[in-house]
Amino acid sequence: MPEFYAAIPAVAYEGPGGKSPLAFHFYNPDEQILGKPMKAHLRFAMSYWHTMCAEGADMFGVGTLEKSYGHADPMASAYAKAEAAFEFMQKLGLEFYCFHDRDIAPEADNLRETNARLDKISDKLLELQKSTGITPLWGTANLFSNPRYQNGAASSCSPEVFAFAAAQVKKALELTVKLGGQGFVFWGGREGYETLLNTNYALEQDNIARLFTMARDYARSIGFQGPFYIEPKPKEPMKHQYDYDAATAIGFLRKYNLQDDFRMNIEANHATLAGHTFQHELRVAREEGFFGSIDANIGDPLLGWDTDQFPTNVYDAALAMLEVLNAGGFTAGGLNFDAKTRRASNTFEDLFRAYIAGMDAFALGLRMAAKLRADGRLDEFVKARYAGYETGLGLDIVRGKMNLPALEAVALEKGDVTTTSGRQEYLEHVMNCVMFGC
Ligand code: XLS
Ligand code: NI
Ligand code: NI
Repeated sequence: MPEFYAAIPAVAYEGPGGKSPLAFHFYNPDEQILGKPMKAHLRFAMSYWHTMCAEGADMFGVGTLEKSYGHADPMASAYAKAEAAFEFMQKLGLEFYCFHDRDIAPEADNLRETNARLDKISDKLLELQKSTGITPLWGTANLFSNPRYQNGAASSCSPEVFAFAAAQVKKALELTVKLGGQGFVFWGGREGYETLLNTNYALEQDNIARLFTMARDYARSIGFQGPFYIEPKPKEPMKHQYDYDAATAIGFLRKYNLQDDFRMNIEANHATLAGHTFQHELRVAREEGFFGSIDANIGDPLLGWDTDQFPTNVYDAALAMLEVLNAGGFTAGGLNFDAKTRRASNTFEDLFRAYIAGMDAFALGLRMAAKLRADGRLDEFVKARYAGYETGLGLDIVRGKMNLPALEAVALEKGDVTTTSGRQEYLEHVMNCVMFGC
């Protein structure tokens, strides 16, 4: 097999003192943290679309990093990409990848031929998986790129388009099972609206649930046991997307009785687009029992779209990993780098450096989250803040023993009441002290 990234060595852990740009300084895969190796906590995955396919094109210019891997023919290029992908993942020590059907093989003139291409390329992927031990974290169907999805996929006004989406999901599920993928994602990139003037909101919602239900039933019938994930995003490409945020998606799943099979795939940049923090979305998913997987990236606070930057913000990563630890860790999920290098970072070396930066940031996040838990001051503060609900009046409220007249009697008797400080600045200082060692 040709070596595609000959100039890049296998990336090793050098520790905080090392200065090599192509080494990990904080991610030490086998180091035990809280009784588990770091790699088992983090379960890093490569996004096939950004890493192997996206060439840096934007609305104003063509790509800056060519990724045909030496082949003009699209299928020959797809085979080369598959080989390159596994070399890339092996050099970084990534054990998982995430893919859309259309990332691994380009669409042909008709569905039958497209599916035949997928059969061939998945044989190749399976071979590469067997020789490396790398497997998919999740698969998904790209129901947004082809012009047929301009009015939506499951939410399209056209039943024929709905049929195409269903056919694509069926094949993507079969591929995910064939390749041993642990989960299956639905990101509704075109499931929303541009204007309500032309939209039957209720039918569109029902139809999305119909496709999810069919997908669940078919997947279970072919032996897929893993979770489905909804990946919430409020907008882009649509003006309004139905899976706006975790709370909205969870409400949808409960309405349509899909809560046993679906979890959340929380993406950091989607959280910010929804006006939430990454921590908020993870907290909602966790507390509601829908914690699943993560698409790790960051946005630019000055820009209102999904910039998919590699995650390098350690503070955010620490808060995210605290949620992951408090959720009991990943089971089928993991951290997928749904991230791309900036257009001007146009070499393969930049791509390696970007993954190293992201993996090191989340390794730091994990280390910091473990320190925050060991320190205990944040947990203790929250526990003490709500201690009133553990005895007396609070316990009576929690146990449903009170009603409005009884509570009015308490308030009348007291005459007035004072409450405690929220101590936000102190807690932010505690975080800094724990993270930076004061
Ligand atoms: C786009 C989404 C997409 C999903 C997979 O914003 O993040 O990449 O992760 O379809
Ligand atoms: Ni994503
Ligand atoms: Ni995204």
